[in-house]
Amino acid sequence: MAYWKIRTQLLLLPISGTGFPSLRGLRGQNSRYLRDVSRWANDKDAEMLRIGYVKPEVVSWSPRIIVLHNFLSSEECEYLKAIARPRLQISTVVDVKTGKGVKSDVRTSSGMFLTHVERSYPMIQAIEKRISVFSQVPAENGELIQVLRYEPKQFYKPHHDYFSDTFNLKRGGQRVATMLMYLTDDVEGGETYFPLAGDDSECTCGGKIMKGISVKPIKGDAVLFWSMGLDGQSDPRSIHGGCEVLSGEKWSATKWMRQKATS
Ligand SMILES: O=C(O)CCC(=O)C(=O)O
Repeated sequence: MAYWKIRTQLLLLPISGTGFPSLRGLRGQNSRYLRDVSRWANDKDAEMLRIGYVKPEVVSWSPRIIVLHNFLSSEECEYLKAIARPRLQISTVVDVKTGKGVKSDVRTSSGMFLTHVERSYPMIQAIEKRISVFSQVPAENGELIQVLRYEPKQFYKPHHDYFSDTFNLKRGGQRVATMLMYLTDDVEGGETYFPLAGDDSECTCGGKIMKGISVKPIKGDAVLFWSMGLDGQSDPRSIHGGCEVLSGEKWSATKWMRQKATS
């Protein structure tokens, strides 16, 4: 279904029973959203980029980590989950010898990749365009979006997103940056954890206090981090992981970006 059709349907549904607040009750974020939708009415680019709504917060310069608050709308989060849910499979990691995906106790989530056809859907195209503009990496350098679901006790141990095998470098070169978008709220634990960021700072990770910086998985927020430093080399400090989920389900969508076009 086209992006605008979904939006129109959501906005035109009767107020009662939809979870969408009545106009009288609108405050803060929701009233701002409606104001922005009308402000964007004649500016498709501003709507696609969610101008005035996305709020960048620099978390660390080395490694480079920026949280983009309100990066996705709630509908976009639900749409990604709806596409992914029927096709989730146990997640794999890249085998350094063959470059193929293999099961491992390094990560215990379930996941799936969007297809090339799904990439052409208007709502996915809008997300992809927003990712490319905020990251300043062309959309064609991006891999297909991966959607992940972590249930309680599931995690992804700290790792680098850049490749240490040569097999994966053939298509698109090295991974330079990652946009990790959070699709659900009400998760306890499940932070994205950067153990080598933030000098002496401390953070929470799956209920434990750890050295480093962690980002809480808040629905609609995204974290953009760079696997390549300003010196053009892979940055070992970009090591990161997904902390154990303590309660609730954590859903996320990942876009890995390469040095060159991936197809
Ligand atoms: O789930 C997270 O917070 C981290 C995910 C991750 O490290 C990855 O997809 O590369």
